[in-house]
Amino acid sequence: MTDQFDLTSDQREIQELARRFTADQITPFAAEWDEKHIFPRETIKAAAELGFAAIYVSEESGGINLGRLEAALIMEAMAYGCPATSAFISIHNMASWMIDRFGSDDLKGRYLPSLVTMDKMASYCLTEPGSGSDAAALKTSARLEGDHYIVNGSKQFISGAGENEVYVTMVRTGAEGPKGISCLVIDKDMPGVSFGANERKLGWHAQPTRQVLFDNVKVPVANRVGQEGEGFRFAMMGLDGGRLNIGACSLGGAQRCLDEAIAYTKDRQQFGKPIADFQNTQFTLADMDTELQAARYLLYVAAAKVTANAPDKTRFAAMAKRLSTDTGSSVVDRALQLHGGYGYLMDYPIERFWRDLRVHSILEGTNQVMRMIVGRELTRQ
Ligand code: FAD
Ligand code: 2MC
Repeated sequence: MTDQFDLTSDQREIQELARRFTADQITPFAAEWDEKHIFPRETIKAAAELGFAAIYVSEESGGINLGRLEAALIMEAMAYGCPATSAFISIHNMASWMIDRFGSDDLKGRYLPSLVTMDKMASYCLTEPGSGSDAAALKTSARLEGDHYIVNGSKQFISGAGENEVYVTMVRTGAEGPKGISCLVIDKDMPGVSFGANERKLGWHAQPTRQVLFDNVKVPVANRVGQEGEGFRFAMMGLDGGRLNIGACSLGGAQRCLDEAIAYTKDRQQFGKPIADFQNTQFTLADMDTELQAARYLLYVAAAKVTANAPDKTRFAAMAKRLSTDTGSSVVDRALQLHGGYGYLMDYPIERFWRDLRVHSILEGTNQVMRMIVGRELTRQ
């Protein structure tokens, strides 16, 4: 019976690999990346050597072709050191998977070899200044002219923008609404592509966020992923997996803060004894662990459903993203409280996780949109 709820030996192995990589190459440096706003390109490339840039990309395209649970385990492990870096790698995975899953052989052959090695890195461009939650209202236009599209418009809040070489971009090729949206792969160096200033953010300092601007950019029709009108569905299918990974990043970050809080409260003395001896501390730690475990199991079930293409996968991915990110932030907040004034200082890692996890309730679909997806499904006639 317990086997049903346990990880397989292969899954434990991949988890262990990601944990060792994190302990050696992420955790010791993450505070400095945050403080100095360093984008750790070389470390991210080192993750690609382990296959972590193409976790659910097929083997024919050079990926390691694992499932979504394995991806979640890897993201969770890396977020234990740095949620911002782990999430960056997740977004690259999502964009690469869309090319592999829906692109032509020609497109895959031209892009995937360098995405798998992370010689090139990929962004996912859906959000626009006027369309965030209502993503299907996007306006960036792609007008067909011979064997090219002419692309005009702007994308807002794009992770990795300015640094990354490849932009998997949702554009309007047809009528209003989701059915008029297509997906194009656009290169950084195509004439007419430019970037806004690096946004000044509360967290996620280890990766840049910029606007991407398109001014009469000539994009070959051969760079379209799938058929015209399929872009919105591809974007949403990408996000089913992305949302799991963001949830996993919250779980990994929160687990780190729980571990820090246990160690700290055992060490810190007040009123003549370790603060871990107070019942309030023990009850707080107990709740943090319980809630984190519950969120983790829902996320793992949701991940298995996305791998299996289960009919309720989107609802489960939305529920898991909502619960993991809210629980993660709440656990980190309590870890900060247990550290007292020291939790508020940059000398301890908690405040960085508090800031990094905050955005997980907003991006890849706000937690209100997650409730909307679940609620709609529950009340569908
Ligand atoms: P809005 O849609 O304007 O929402 C504002 C508020 O209204 C929210 O609380 C929302 O939940 C609520 N709301 C909206 N509609 C409803 C409704 N129907 N019912 C109830 N409440 C509602 N996007 C990309 O495409 N690629 C990226 O790489 C990327 N990276 C990001 C990185 C960062 C650091 C940030 C902050 C954002 C990033 N995003 C990216 C954008 C992100 O996905 C959007 O911010 C998010 O989807 C919300 O859109 P919005 O900010 O326009 O908010
Ligand atoms: N898988 C496959 N198809 C899907 C799908 C999914 N997960 N979700 C929707 N679709 C299809 C849907 O079936 C429909 O097709 P059809 O009419 O043939 O049945 C079509 O797409 C339109 O779907 P909806 O009618 O649900 O579209 P609507 O406009 O009402 O709402 C909503 C969709 C709100 C769920 C979507 O706009 C959304 O997810 N908004 C949030 C935006 C978001 O998540 N942004 C994240 C940006 S990326 C980011 O933040 C990063 C950090 C990378």
